[in-house]
Amino acid sequence: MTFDIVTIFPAMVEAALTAGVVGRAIDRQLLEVVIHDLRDFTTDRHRSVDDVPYGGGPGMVMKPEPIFRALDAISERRGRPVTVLLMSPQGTRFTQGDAERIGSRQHVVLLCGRYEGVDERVRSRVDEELSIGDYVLSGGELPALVVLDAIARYVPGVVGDDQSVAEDSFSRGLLDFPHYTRPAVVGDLRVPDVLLSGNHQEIRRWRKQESLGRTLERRPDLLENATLDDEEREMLRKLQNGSMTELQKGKTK
Ligand code: 4GX
Repeated sequence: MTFDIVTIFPAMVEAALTAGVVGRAIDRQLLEVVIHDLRDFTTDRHRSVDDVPYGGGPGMVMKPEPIFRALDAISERRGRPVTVLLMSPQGTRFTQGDAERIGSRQHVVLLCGRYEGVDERVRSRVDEELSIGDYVLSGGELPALVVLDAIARYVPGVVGDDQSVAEDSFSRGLLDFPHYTRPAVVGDLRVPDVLLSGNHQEIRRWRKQESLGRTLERRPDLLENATLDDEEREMLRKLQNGSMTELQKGKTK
């Protein structure tokens, strides 16, 4: 899979791509990432990428032509179709489902805006506008890195164990269960006995129970779309009953 990232801060993006799972995948040529400095697609002496907004007002807007030239150069090099993603707080919220879907594309372009955003006409070349969350950042570079990381994990071979991607709690729509490693006792903090028992059936059930309990407690909104097996549905029913008053129980039963 190839990613082309268009940015006015190539060094910021470059640095983040050398470490960890993504860095290794690039070394192993499972991913190709090319970073394009938007200023290389300007034609004026000052290499301007922004200008004042028509109609007046504060802030600057990214000019359309350098972006169009960058996208043309990328399309030329990749051969169509390339999927163009614009990072923006006006986008739809990026989800694990989006990561999986986009992970099957051959060529993805990540367009990083700065200032007040891009000239509206740039959107004629954009396939999807994505937001990583409801907060204001100073540019699309960090969102692009977030989106790239989440997508890259669906490229075969990038994550050592395909099983762990499929079973990843978020892919299943639940929060993760608690993890422990050695030693079994730290001060007065003990690893739960069940994990030391060697009873794999019990361990599996305990983890399900913990995942469901945490999700119910912290992110009940996730339960609407979670895919639960029969055992999990029964566990959830009991957990929900346990957290209900006697009056509420009578009404649900
Ligand atoms: N999730 N920002 C982008 C400039 C901008 C605005 C509109 C294109 C269109 C953000 C987020 C985010 C701040 C990055 C504004 N570029 N992006 N930037 N949250 O806050 O994605």
